[in-house]
Amino acid sequence: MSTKPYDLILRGGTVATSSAVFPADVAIEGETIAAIGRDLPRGANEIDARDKLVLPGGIDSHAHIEQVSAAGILNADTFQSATVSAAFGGTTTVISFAAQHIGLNLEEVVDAYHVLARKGAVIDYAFHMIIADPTEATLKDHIPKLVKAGHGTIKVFMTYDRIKLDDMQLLDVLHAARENRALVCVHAENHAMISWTGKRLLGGGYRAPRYHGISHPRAGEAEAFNRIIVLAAFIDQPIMIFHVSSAQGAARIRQARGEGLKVFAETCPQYLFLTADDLDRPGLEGAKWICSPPLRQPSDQEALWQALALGDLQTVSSDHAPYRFDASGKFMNGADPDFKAIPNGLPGFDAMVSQGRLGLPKFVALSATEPAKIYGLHPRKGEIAIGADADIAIWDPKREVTISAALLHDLAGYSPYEGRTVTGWPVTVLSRGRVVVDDGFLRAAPGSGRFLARDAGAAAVPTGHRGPEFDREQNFGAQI
Ligand code: DUC
Ligand code: ZN
Ligand code: ZN
Repeated sequence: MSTKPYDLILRGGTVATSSAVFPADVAIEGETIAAIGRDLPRGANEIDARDKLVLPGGIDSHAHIEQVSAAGILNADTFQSATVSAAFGGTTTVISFAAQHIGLNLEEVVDAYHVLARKGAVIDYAFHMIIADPTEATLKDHIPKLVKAGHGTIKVFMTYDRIKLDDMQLLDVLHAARENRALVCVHAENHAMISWTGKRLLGGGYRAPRYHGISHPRAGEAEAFNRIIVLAAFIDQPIMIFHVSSAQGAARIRQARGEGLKVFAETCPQYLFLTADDLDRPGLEGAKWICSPPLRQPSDQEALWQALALGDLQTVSSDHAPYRFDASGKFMNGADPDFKAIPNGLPGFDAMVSQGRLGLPKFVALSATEPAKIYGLHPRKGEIAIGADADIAIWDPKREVTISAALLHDLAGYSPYEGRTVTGWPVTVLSRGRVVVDDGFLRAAPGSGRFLARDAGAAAVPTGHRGPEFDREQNFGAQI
């Protein structure tokens, strides 16, 4: 038996995984978890985890970082500030976006985001590739190469003038994803309903932020969910529907999953904890709460909690999309913008805290294990298991924290949750065995995070049942 002590022991804590909660010490050797057990021998270093919870580090599978947005401006955060903020919230992996815009070469786009992340990230990261220009080169050359290089997920938009795809283009991307075994993530809202309703509202003089929500009808979410589900089923391409905001949207996903379709879905803290009333504030204050899809009603919140409990929605991500409350962000179009001229997005990392509502294993599942599985990072990430990366957040379950912008370490300058008190807070955070956050202090250097090459994993495997029109026995021998 080796006498060499383990590099680090997390001593005496309560470990929680997506399936169990149990008292145990966790031993770390180098970058990975080496042992889990009671009364492990002394390590070279020890962290006292008594009265603490030892959880897998969070995986924020949807965050916009240093990204040129649909409105054509940069998010407020850099890779450094965003990942520092994430780490302080117990998140040890982030999947952000490499955003193609029309006319851009996807490979060059991905390279450019690599450069930014390599310089700044303090935790590990991967990218979803946003496809806004599905040219022949994008579909036939760049997507195959980039999926092979470890970018197993694609995001497409069904709305926003500058980046939306029409149904033909959506089919092209779904088809290319199937050919290359990638998962397609979707921003699904009906563009015409948003544009038409917005025009009518502005024509009637309704300019205030509160009308933003009205201009994104809930029926537009349901219609777009239905359309992308039908298109994806036709091609037999698994999809992930991002940021589900409404009861109707959750119901459509439940139906699709009941039919045996590979439809995955996420929601975000803003749809669980905020409502349309947050937009209804004097003057332009409500602009801080403008995001898309918009905040909805308490009845939607209830439906989303139920959909999480039932497994219809598998992940909760931040959708961190920060714009400062000044001319660089929310007021990029002047000091008195109508709701259409205000960039969509909320700073969101801060809300990734346990509310206790679904229980600890479910919190771990939604914030770490399930995103790891769906996005091809499991079991290396999202798990406390021997051989997994030692990405661990040690939480003080009793610590009460009142949320303020200053606490959050991002560059947004405000928090939509300002003033709320939460119980439970990560005090020590480890990324691949190194302490990155230690009771309020950052211990990691910019650029110490690593790119995680991944394939899309089991989630992206087609069911094998395409529309019958593809079947050469039934389509007079055509190769579609
Ligand atoms: N979609 C997102 O995923 N995030 C912010 C804004 C948006 O439209
Ligand atoms: Zn989106
Ligand atoms: Zn987003």
